[in-house]
Amino acid sequence: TTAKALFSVTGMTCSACAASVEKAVKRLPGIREAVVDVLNNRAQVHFYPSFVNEETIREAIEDAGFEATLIR
Ligand code: 9UX
Repeated sequence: TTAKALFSVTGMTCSACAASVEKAVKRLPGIREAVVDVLNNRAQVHFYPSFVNEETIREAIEDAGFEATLIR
């Protein structure tokens, strides 16, 4: 079963930023899909909760150099 998490991501100013956020998230185990919307500062992630959780995903985005907040 998959879960979804929506994050607000600030600091993304171009599509290359969005690509690096996407890449950082997809590098984690248990990620099914990651879609980053640079215009709206959002990242939507579909993941397998037995392998990864919202906080780990959030930290991966932060480690890539962006501020991330879980919206839902
Ligand atoms: Mo988005 Mo950057 O450009 O050096 S990847 S601002």
